[in-house]
Amino acid sequence: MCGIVGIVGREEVAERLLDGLRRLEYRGYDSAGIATDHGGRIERRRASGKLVNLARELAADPLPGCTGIAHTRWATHGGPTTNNAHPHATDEVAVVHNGIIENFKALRDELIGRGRVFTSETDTEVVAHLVSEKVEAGFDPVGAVREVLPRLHGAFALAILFRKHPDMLIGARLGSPLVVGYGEGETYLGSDALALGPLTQRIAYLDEGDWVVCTEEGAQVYDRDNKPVERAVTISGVTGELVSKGNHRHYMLKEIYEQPIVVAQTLRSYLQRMEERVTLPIPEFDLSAIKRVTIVACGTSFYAGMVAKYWFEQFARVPVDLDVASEFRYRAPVMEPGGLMIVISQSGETADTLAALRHAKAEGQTIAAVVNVPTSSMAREADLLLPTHAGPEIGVASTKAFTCQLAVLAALAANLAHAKGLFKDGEERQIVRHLGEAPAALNAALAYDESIQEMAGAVAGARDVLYLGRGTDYPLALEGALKLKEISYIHAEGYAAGEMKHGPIALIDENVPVIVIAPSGPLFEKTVSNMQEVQARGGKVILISDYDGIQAAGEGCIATITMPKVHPLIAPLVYAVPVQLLAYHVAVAKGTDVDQPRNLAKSVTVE
Ligand code: HGA
Repeated sequence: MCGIVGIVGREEVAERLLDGLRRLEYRGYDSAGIATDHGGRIERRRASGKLVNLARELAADPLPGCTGIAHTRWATHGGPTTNNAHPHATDEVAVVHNGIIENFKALRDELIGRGRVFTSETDTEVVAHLVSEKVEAGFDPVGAVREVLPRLHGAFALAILFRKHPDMLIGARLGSPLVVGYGEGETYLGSDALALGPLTQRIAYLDEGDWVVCTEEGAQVYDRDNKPVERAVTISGVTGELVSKGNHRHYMLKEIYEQPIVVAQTLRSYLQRMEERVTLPIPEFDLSAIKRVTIVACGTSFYAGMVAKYWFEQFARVPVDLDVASEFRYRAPVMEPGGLMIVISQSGETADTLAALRHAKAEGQTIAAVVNVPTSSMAREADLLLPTHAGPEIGVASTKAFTCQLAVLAALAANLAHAKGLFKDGEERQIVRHLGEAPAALNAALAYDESIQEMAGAVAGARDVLYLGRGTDYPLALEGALKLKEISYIHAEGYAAGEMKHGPIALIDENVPVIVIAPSGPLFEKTVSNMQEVQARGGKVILISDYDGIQAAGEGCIATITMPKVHPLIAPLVYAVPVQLLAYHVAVAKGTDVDQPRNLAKSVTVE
């Protein structure tokens, strides 16, 4: 999840590189750095912590040069210090890297054995030394990189700057994304098209194993066998504007409030309101033969997948396997022919999920990707692209991407049921109607923001918090706990309500708030029984339900949150709002960094 930008051109680059990093800070904010080639020397500015620290450093000590590379880091190897900040450099070369060099230890020992001196604890520094050694031995940059790339195991996107060649940058990718941008008399490298938004819209995506030599005039791409290749240039459509917070204090709050609009926007591509049909953006894609569905994702996207498992089984009657992406391919999963794998990822770059996608593709599965970035690796590698239209999500804790993913997954489940001829009279029409009601219901849920803010104090002082739910509210309980952990640093766990009595109930005492998600409906009474088991042991319950549910079971709770009454199909979307707002207000009450919580990054591009 580190971010990379590079510019080779004729005008000063430092400010523009910094601007590129601002667009990539979602990938990590442990440290940042820039190197340029200037006056026959490689010069660097680096700073630990957020980008503002590097900006301050550059203001105090500007960095001249018309060719440069830049990096924002999410540390994997070595702490978030200035010494470990990229670019890593020798006298001859500077390198920025996204990924993990898995054989770095052996390479480092070998290099130390030859007298090379390391100044960081990172895996990346071996790349700088390996390339430098070749350059010092007389190889030109192209020859040096060609020699070194086969020695690197693991995943990398690299941008390399050469002291003696200020007119050139070399990039390479294996496992981590890298794009080439084409300008007028300038060429760029970037982790994604977003980073290059203000510089160019003309983008070529490198394939796995590609490496590229960039000069002012353009770029020459080579494939993994070192054969010159052409990679198509596409127009990214990314504008140069940075997304603003509007009138909101944090991006996260802005994004919570955007949900009615972006869910409506997303549903527009999937619901044919006139025909009362659910369709997919690729209408000719035939799902009728799908026998089994495998859903793979990480974090919040995984919980969206967990909700979808209930829907696929309920509507389309197909068996569904659900896996955390980082576990999937390491347990020799059995994938039968005719299976559909659904990968879910906001960025479409999540390394664990991407690896699972590739594994399943090699096993002959049809791949559907539910992603928010239509130019992402997953979008490009899937057979069926199912975009969410959430718009850029900047807050590290996912909110609007989650509810948009749910909207798409509900549509896909309904479409699969239709393709299999499983809908009885009027059923599809009902689904279209209920999904169509979601934006207004989300709006109604947002109206309770102030009352949720008022009760945040009851949670902010807690050391541990439990979330309980049944059915599709169980994944929401997990999501609520994840949100709280991520941004308030309070330990929280989500449980299936009925599972409490099998162990976790031992944790209950008067210091552990228990948040129960229980819309009135078929599972309400069972959930309320579990809630009463908690109350009987002195547990302090916050009940999230609708008016009827609160009337029936609100007594004895320390607080209640009233949601609009909605159909069970859209309850997971609507009930996402109070769990998001509760986590948000608790984090604000605790004074944490809501949009950039510690140790996290938005897009996780390492395994
Ligand atoms: N391994 C390198 C780069 C980390 C990275 O790509 N994170 O997403 C480091 O630790 O600096």
